[in-house]
Amino acid sequence: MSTHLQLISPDRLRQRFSQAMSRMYRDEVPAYGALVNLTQQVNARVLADNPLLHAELTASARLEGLSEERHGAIRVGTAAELADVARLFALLGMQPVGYYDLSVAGLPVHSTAFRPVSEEALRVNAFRIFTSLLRLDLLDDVALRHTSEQLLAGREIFTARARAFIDRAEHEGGVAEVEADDFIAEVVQTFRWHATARADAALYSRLDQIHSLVADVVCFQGPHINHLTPRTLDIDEIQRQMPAHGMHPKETIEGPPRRACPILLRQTSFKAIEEPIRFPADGQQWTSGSHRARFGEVEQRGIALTRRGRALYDTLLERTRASLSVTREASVSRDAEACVGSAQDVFSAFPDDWITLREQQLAWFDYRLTEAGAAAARDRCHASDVSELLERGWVHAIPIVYEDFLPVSAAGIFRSNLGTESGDTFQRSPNRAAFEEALGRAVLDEDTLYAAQQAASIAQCLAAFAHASAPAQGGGLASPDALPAHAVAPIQPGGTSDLPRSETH
Ligand code: OOG
Ligand code: NI
Repeated sequence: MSTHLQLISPDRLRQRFSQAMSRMYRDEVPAYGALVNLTQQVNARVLADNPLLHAELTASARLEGLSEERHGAIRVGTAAELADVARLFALLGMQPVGYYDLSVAGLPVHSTAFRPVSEEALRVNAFRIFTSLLRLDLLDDVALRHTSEQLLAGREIFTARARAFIDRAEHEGGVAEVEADDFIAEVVQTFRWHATARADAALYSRLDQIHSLVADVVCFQGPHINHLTPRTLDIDEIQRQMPAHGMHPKETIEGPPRRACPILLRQTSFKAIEEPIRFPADGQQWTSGSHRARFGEVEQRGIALTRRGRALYDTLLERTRASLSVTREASVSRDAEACVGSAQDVFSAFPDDWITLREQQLAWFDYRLTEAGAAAARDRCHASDVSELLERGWVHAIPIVYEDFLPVSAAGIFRSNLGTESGDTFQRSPNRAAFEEALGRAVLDEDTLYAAQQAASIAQCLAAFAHASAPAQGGGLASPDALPAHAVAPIQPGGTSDLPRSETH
């Protein structure tokens, strides 16, 4: 292929990838299609009831794709597989962010989220893949570990054509626009379902007894996508309506309780479906069985928390769990009610207005000039810090959306979909170094990304008020006219927000 063919941007390629994954998964798991439809209905109702939100999403061109998938999840078996998917995801503009140790929740995996990192990339398409690496090192049975390693070593998760596409794209610095559809059609094969296992029924059953997660990773042809997750504007409503639409929801919504100012991430899912599997047996024979792995999930995102905010969240989450284990009732439905009530009580200690969240530095904000601010800057008014700008109404503080995941919530999602009967729990043993070695690079730190976004927004606002008369420093201070247009443009809600527009001046 000649190198002067027009390349597609990684963000557009990711958009096509997420759409192709969505089509494939709806096709493979019809119940997931039902969840997407329900999400669209609920989102449409929320918008009809909130004209202001509707107008804002329209104005910021974010109405389109509102109910699109925001993430999916896969589980890989070896370091080489993790490195391989990382190469593919890099071509799709997705970087590994965060290290999630799921052994704290008794699961034999550790994970990262491959995701777009810049605001612009998130705006084009926010699709992420939560990617878990199996930790066979946590298995006590050495012989079984060895058998599993051998089985995994013999599998190839990319088709030969996908591998050739990826090699060439790396070499040429991207994927040619004219080949993008072909590229996508080929690479999604890696994530499709295989109803025929690579392990025989006996091995499957031994691994399943240890933990169904181990069987799910080791026994199949590849890292099948195990769920996709569209975005909803009202997760409580989805949870409530799932049964009437033929879906069996997990008992509780993961994450913080419902609040006026949403924080972090709330998630729920319908439980994994049981699917028929063929296991190879002696002499070209097959035995039949079944496997549960695939489900559908929805998410609703809130503001990203600073380390201080996150510490408070973790403390309150722990307190909720402690209070529940004291009052635990036998019946599951009583449990669900008790969970919600208890979480709401405990979380009343988390400030629930934007001003306090900002003043106590519990959450991250993106500062933008208001129209009055832009006018003041043009009039060469002076201001030297952000609180002064806020006081004068010259800037807005817009919540930065949390783009990452929560290990306790992730564990809750895993558990609901693996079956409570699922085997052993494993010892807590984080091993970030081993994960990064497998990945071939360090994961990015989420806090650093949010802090940088806030800092850059503040610097940009202050720059608008640093006029030529002020003493020049470093590269010199720009006059407002020299700033990029968006620094003085009217305010738009930031990020990929599910948040109401909120100005905290
Ligand atoms: C991943 C579960 C974690 C989430 O949304 O927290 C996850 C898995 O089941 O493989 O996707
Ligand atoms: Ni998920």
